Amino acid sequence: MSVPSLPADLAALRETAIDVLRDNDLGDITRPSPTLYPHQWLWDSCFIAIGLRRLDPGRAAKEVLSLLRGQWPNGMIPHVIFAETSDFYHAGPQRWRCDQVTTTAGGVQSTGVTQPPMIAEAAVRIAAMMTPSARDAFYRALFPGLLRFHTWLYLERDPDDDGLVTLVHSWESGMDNTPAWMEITRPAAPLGVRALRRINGGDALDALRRDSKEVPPDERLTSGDLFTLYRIVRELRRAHYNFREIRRSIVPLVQDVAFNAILIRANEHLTAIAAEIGQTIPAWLWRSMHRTREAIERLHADGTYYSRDFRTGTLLRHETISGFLPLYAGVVPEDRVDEMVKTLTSPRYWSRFGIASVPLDDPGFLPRCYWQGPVWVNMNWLIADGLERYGRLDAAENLRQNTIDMIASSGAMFEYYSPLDGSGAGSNRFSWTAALLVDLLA
Ligand code: 2M8
Repeated sequence: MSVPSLPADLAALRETAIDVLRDNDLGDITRPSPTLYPHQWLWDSCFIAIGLRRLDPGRAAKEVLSLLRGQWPNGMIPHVIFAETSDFYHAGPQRWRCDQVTTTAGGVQSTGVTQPPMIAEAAVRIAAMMTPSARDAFYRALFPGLLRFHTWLYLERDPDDDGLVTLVHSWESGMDNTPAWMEITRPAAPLGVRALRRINGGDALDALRRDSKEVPPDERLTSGDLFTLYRIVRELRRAHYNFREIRRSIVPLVQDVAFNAILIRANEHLTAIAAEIGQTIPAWLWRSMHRTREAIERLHADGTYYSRDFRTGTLLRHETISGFLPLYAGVVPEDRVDEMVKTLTSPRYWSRFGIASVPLDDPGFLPRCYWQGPVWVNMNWLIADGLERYGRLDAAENLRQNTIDMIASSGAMFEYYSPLDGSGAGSNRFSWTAALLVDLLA
């Protein structure tokens, strides 16, 4: 499907995006990038499907349905489903060894943690492009697995009926080195003592890492932080990926604000899907889902929202882009919205490229370092949606246009961009950038 009204330069950019998606297409799934991420990631596939629906709704539906192949018997949908094609990824199956504790619906290998529950959002967006009968079939194929996933999130990750779902690794938040997470992770799980004894200084540690062969190391996590994240995986493995056991370990536990905000929106969509195909949501789950809407209020302080340490109940008062996701969830009281939008559109976060993942005046801000400052296209997309939801139409439109312009001036589908000059970093053939561009141009 082409977009006839596009000027020639944007039509060419759209073709570049489609080419990236085609190149990263592995059949029913799309890898995020050919060089860095050769497998299927949960929320990447959702953002990718949101773009693919503009090209081929049937293929977009397959992208989402294929996530169910990784579903565990307990309902979890893992954050990575490993494709068989490659083993160069730095946190591959041997790090997780999940086949020792469980099976998956499709007999595929997976990680033992999840990722932001964007599936329901992708599903309703795809369904909006389908014929009534295709839509009905798609919803019926997806719903049982999706319901089991949301059920797992509450049963396993909200065991105290607190209303907020708890994460066990920063990879579950999707924002690997976001400062709020790294601050709680470093002291809780300092790099293994044995590893420190064995390794003489940072250079040796750098030499051991496999994630930064394709990108400059200073645009990724420090080696110390990366190996600390591996250490947490080891703890999770020892706890059999079971929250009751994980709770007794040293693993940092976080009620992540962005994840819970995305869950609130996903719950709404799940409820709508159920109603459309005449299915019901169990009453206890419906109550839990409703409780999340109220519980997120406990993450509010000083005009923004923070993640919270599950073990101590204290807010992790480090401002990041995650604090704006409650706009996307639609749970911000109207009398607070102006102040939030003012902060969001201030030069601390906002530039002509979009929203910085960490405010520019933060001492830890690094413009080209992964989730520690750069602009991410998926975040721009989510927050633009939130602004629109609150009727801030000019801001939403500006954000979308800035995103398109940023990608256009870089000339490639970069993984992330500097909020200072719009220069691209990470992979330059990154699928969700390509897909969301296609969506924004539609
Ligand atoms: C990044 O995360 C993976 C671990 O899941 C990694 O660093 O290797 C994050 O940007 C995450 O949000 C994303 O889903 C993933 C694949 O694009 O890469």
